[in-house]
Amino acid sequence: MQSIFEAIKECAKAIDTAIKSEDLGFAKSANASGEDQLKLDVKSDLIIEERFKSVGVIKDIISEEKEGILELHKDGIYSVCYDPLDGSSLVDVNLSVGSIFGIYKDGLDGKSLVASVYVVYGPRVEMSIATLEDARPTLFRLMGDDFKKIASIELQTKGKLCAPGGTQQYWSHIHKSFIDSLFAEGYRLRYSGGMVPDLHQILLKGGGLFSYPGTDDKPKGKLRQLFEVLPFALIYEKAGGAAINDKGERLLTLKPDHIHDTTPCFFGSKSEIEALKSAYGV
Ligand code: P6P
Repeated sequence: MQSIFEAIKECAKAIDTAIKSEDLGFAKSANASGEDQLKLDVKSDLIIEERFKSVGVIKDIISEEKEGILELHKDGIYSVCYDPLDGSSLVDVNLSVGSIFGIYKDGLDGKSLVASVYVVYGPRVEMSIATLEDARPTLFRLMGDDFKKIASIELQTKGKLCAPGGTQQYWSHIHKSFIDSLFAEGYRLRYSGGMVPDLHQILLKGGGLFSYPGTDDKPKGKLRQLFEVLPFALIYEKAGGAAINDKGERLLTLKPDHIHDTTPCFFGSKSEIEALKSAYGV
């Protein structure tokens, strides 16, 4: 898998350059989820696709920006599912965005996920990698032309940050009263609308809860299982936290029916996830 990690590092540098120098306009196209694509979305997707073509262990790729599965090497071992530039609409207000990669072997579901990588493009470019073998995720930072290893990532049992996603007027009463209870307890609101920096902040600031529930307008949630939710579920579990859906099931037990399926999702320190399960009665 090291060849995949090295390829992602090169893509991260190229995407960071594109963010800082390319046109931010719309691409006059939509992705498989019906979302308008920015030129940066398409550019980032192409950067990754082109670089992955020279990584022989990658059998096929699935992208948020592509309709179907694209085979790269018939003798490859891994399927790589990725969101090339998550939260890209935040670039034009100069907020942090990210890339997310799930590396799967012999299947496209939670139990087949063997490694996760995410990249945050902010004041600094940082990357975290988790594998099934690693005890903890590892944080890297781009310094000059190289990613330097900075730390292992570990969540505290209970944190103080709350990142509540979704349109609040469409939250269930259970969800609203639970989120209100966290703020009544003194949790700090930390939500930018970018999944990658929002989850990264909770990981690095000791813990808390990121939630994107099912809502009246999006009963199955908004975040995509294969290339957004499951990769972060592995990262959060490896960091000593937990990651569940609205039924209290571990997200890593999910098996999507379609490659663009979404799910309600909750990521956090163990204490907050247990409190959420209690509030949801699951
Ligand atoms: P909302 C960005 O578009 C994204 O896919 C995630 O990065 C983010 O967590 C979520 O959508 C934000 O959605 O409905 O809270 O604005």
